[in-house]
Amino acid sequence: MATHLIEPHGGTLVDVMVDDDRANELKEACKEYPSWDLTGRQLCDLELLLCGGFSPLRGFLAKDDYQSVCKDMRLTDGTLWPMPIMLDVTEDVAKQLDKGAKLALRDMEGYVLAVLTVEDVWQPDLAAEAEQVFGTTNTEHPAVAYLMNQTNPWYVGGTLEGVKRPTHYDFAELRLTPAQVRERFRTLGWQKVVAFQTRNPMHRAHQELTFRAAADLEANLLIHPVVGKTKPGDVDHYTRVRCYQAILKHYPHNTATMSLLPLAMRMGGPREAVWHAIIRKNYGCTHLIVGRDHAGPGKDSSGTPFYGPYDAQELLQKHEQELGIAMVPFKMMVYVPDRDAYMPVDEVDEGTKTLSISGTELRERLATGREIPEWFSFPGVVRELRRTYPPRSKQGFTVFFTGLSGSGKSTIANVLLVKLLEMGGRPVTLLDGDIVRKNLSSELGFSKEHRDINIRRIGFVASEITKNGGIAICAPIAPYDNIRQENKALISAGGGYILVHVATSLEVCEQRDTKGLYAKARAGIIKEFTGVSDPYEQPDDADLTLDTVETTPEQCAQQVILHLEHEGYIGTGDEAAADA
Ligand code: PPS
Repeated sequence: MATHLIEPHGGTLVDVMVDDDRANELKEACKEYPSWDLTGRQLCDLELLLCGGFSPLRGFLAKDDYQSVCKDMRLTDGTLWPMPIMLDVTEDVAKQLDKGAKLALRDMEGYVLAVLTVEDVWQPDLAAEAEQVFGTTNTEHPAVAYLMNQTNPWYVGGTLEGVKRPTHYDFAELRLTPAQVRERFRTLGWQKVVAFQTRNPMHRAHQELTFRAAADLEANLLIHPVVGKTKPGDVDHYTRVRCYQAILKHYPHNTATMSLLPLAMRMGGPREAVWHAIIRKNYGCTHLIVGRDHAGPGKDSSGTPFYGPYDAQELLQKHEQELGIAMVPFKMMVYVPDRDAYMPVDEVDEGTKTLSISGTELRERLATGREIPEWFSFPGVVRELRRTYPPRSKQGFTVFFTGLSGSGKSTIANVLLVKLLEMGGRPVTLLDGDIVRKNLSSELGFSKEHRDINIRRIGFVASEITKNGGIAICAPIAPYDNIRQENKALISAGGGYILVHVATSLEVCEQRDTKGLYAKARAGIIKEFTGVSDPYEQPDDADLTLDTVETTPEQCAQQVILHLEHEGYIGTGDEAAADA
């Protein structure tokens, strides 16, 4: 490890922020300049450009630098820089820009954050960029998916004049700039600081490894979690930060601190590790802990990992001297129950019993309210996770009925409604097809486009109810699979989603024809009628399929209740019993 080569407190920081007079002048001038509303990722990138976290960059990369970074990981002046930091814009905006033009960069509320003096405007080959930077064009890699599906077709490069840093109202006291972090280190007398990058909650194993890394180096520790954009599906940063605050109490006094990093991760593995190291050097750190598969996107659908487990460590090791920040390879820590201690996996004798809890098992324990042992995590961390991920018996959920008109959806939904109200404990809302069409979708007809809008609205309302701990019962026809899938993803992100197919056949529905609609549809009086002159795509992912010929509505509703109980959404009534 090249510790002796490390220059303490990070080298020169770029400062592109202008003074108040120039800021006022620019704000006035921006009324005339073309303007660009920054995307979420661009806001993160801009924030790090403005605070010096991306030093030595002074703006978004110009074309030559972009090509050189993609190809050789270096700026044209030879400086090591692994990640293209690009401003992608629409054709409309690109057409208004020439070399030397000014572009106002605005946040989502329209405030001017910076002005870009344009160097180059060009149309990149995004597939080639994906291949060069991420080593693949497979869109299962999140950064490649972003490039291919979300990136605008034109790039604008140039230098920035910073007017105002993006504002954050959450954890404001923890969002230190590189200069502020360096100042804190100076005040505390910290000369050697090892940074820990993370996008996940930290448990005992992480505390042990960071503590050991710092203790071995006789260094202090900066917990430096990413709170910009991480991997889809990650624990939200509010919960994570509360977990980090809880774990900080478990380090010796005055040896560890935390600051939040507004980085938009790319999950770029080896290149990302080098990028992380440069950023941490800018924040005044002398070391960075790099683990197995650092910033890796995982595996593709065939089970092949995008990067080798130690590619990131190898690439960073190759460049650590040039960068002036040392890598601390992260050793996997495992719990050895016989010793009641964590140990690096390579120090454990073969045959020794070790314990671990996988991410999947942790989620399952949270969902079912089962114990999370103290050897695995600290009570303060578990408390925070339980607040965000209550057991299923305390989560909201949606029961989504789908089926033909006249299949019996509404009748069963109404029985279910009163049964759930009788049980109590959660607010229940019924979003029946007719109710929704009257109150939310009165202007819509029955074309595919209109049905999709209707079902999306139901999905949105149901997802809000579910996220906030209530029960939504939906009972539209919902004939199209793609929108049902969309709703499933949206709703299950905040609680339970149970799809119930009321599988009454067309013949039976038509025989019943309670509203007389089938007769009108057959006569051509009603057009685009589901099952007659419009499609119904049978779900093949229903959690429950109901037969309304052999079973009464009450029995059907009871089947749903039993399914909910089986899945853990309806508890045993322990609390009520305890009170009795
Ligand atoms: S969809 O496809 O999910 O948006 O439909 P939905 O909102 O559930 O509305 C279905 C009810 O509207 C009546 N209706 C029709 N249904 C199907 N196709 C056509 N063309 C049509 N025109 C009117 C019908 O009464 C449906 O009510 P239910 O309760 O399903 O019988």
